[in-house]
Amino acid sequence: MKDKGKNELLQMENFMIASDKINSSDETFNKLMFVYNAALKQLETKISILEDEFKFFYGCSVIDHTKTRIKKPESIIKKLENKGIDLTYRSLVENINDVAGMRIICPMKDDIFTIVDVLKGMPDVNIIMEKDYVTKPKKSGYASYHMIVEVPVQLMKQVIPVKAEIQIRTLAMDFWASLEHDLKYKTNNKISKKVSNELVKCAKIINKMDNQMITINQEIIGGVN
Ligand code: 0O2
Repeated sequence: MKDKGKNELLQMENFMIASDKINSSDETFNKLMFVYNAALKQLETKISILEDEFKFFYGCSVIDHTKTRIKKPESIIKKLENKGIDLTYRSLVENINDVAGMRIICPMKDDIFTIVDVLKGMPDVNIIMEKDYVTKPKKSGYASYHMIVEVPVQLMKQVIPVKAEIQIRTLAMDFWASLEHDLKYKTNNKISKKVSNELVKCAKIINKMDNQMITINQEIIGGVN
C-alpha cells in the first residue's frame, strides 16, 4: 500500500491557495468538488464494467446496486472541526478521505470479498487504507468493508490522483446501517443504552441471516451441478 500523491490535488493547474479558508460558495471549492466528482465517475464506470463482466461471463451478480455521493460542505466542515483541524483547503484535501464516497451493495456476504480482491488487483486503483468491519463489526453493530482508494483523474493538461472512500456491504447490512443512521440523526446522536443494545442484537441477527444465505446459496448451486 502506498500513500503517494498526497498534495497533487493542491498543485492542480489554475487551482487554489491551499492555505485559504474553505468557503463553499467560492470558485476554488467548486473546482475541488469537480475533481472529486470526476473520481466518482471513474469508479462508477469501473464497477459497472465489473458488474457486466460477472453477468456476461459467469452468469451471476455480485453487485445489487451502487450509490455515490459527494460529502456536503457542512459535513466536511463539521468533520474538520471534530478532528480539531484548521478549516483550510489543504486540511480538507489531506485529512478528509471521504469527500467522494461510493457504496457497493452486494447480495451475499462473500461477494464483498470478491469485490475487494478485484479492486486490489486493479493497477490504477491505489489502495491507501482498508477497514474490515465485516469480519469484525464495530461496537455499534455496524458491518461494512471500507477502502480508501486513490484513482487517477485525467484532466486536459494533467493527471491528478484523487482519494475516495468505498464502502462495500450486503443488502442486509445496508438496511441496518441506513435505519441506524436515521435513528441517530433523529435523536441527534443520543440514543439510549437500551436502544443501542437492541440495535446490536439486530445487527447480530442480520449477520446470522447473511451467513445462512451463503449456505442456502451453496446448497442451491450444489443441487444444480
Ligand atoms: P457519513 O455521513 O455516512 O459520511 P474517518 O471517516 O476515517 O475520519 P472513522 O470513524 O475512523 O472516521 O471512519 P470509519 O469507521 O471508517 O467510518 C466512516 C463512515 O462509516 C461513516 O462516515 C459512516 O458512513 C460509516 N459508519 C461508521 N460507523 C458507523 C455506524 O456505527 N453506523 C452507521 N450507520 N454508519 C457508520 P461519516 O463521515 O461518519 O458519516
